[in-house]
Amino acid sequence: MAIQAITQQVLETALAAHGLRLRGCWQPQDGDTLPALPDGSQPGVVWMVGVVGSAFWPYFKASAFYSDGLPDPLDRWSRAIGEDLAARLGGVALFPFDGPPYHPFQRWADRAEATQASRMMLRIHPAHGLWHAYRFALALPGSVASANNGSITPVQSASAAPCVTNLCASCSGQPCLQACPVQAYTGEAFVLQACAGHLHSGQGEACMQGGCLARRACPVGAGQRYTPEHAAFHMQAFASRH
Ligand code: B12
Ligand code: SF4
Ligand code: SF4
Repeated sequence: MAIQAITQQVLETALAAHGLRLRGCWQPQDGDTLPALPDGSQPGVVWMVGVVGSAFWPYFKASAFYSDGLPDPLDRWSRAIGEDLAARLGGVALFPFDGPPYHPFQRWADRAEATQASRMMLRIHPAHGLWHAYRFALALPGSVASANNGSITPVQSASAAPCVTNLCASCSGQPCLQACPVQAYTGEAFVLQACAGHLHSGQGEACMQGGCLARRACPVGAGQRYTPEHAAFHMQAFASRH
């Protein structure tokens, strides 16, 4: 069996133990800013790892990170899992929250699977809608060439990404743009001050307890909407920083 297929199996098994999901892979090219691997060579493949819906939530909640009272429990949980896997596979783990400057996770995501820009700025996926995010990426030795042996269909560049319908252009009424009580989403931008002001005003209970109303208004991937407890965790983290 090809080395890449073995890596994919190892990764899928290891990630499933944490409720995490392999989100495709892509091949580094000139212009990608990536660190060298521990043996000094350049990475041959980058795997994206993330969450879909709230599947990971019970695993994270059961971990020591969730209840240790220290800051940024989800980021620390992600770092522990990502760095352990990278060490086992001779690679380097890269995190979306390390920065600025930040790694371009959304652009990387588009090279790995069928995500696209949405009117919400977040990447939207045909099956998961807006209900997905990235926890880390693994830069590893090897190549994407033989990765087609598995269920993942990697692509080598954004231009080669699978052709899918423009989900937002074909969305009737674009309800996400109507749902925010303070119009924080304009369709071209996210007005952070408007959102944060609302959340801190005492009027933002619906967002704080159940998650962003604009995000919840999106009909795509509705079955993957975050549970209220999971959504409230993110809202609390977001509001505490802004
Ligand atoms: C800084 C940051 C923010 C800032 C500012 C965002 C900004 N637009 O500048 C603030 C605090 C506002 C923010 C808020 C949120 N964020 Co944020 N954020 C980031 C972070 C850490 C860095 C972004 C960055 O500067 N990247 C560097 C650039 C070079 O990378 P990039 O891939 O090219 O990304 C840019 C472009 O894709 C561009 N972009 C996105 N869509 C479009 C569409 C068009 C047409 C164009 C031209 C450009 C464009 O915007 C991106 C940021 O500038 C990323 C993680 C990461 N490392 O990317 C998360 C990230 C983008 N955020 C994420 C999330 C989920 C949120 C929140 C929903 C938080 C929450 N409570 O859960 C909110 C929602 C606000 C919103 N609509 O964006 C997710 C998005 C997942 C997804 N499905 O796409 C990310 C990827 C983190 C993750 N762990 O998965 N975020
Ligand atoms: S509600 Fe419609 S326009 Fe808004 S993000 Fe979802 S699909 Fe796109
Ligand atoms: S969390 Fe609430 S205030 Fe902020 S953008 Fe979403 S709907 Fe608007």
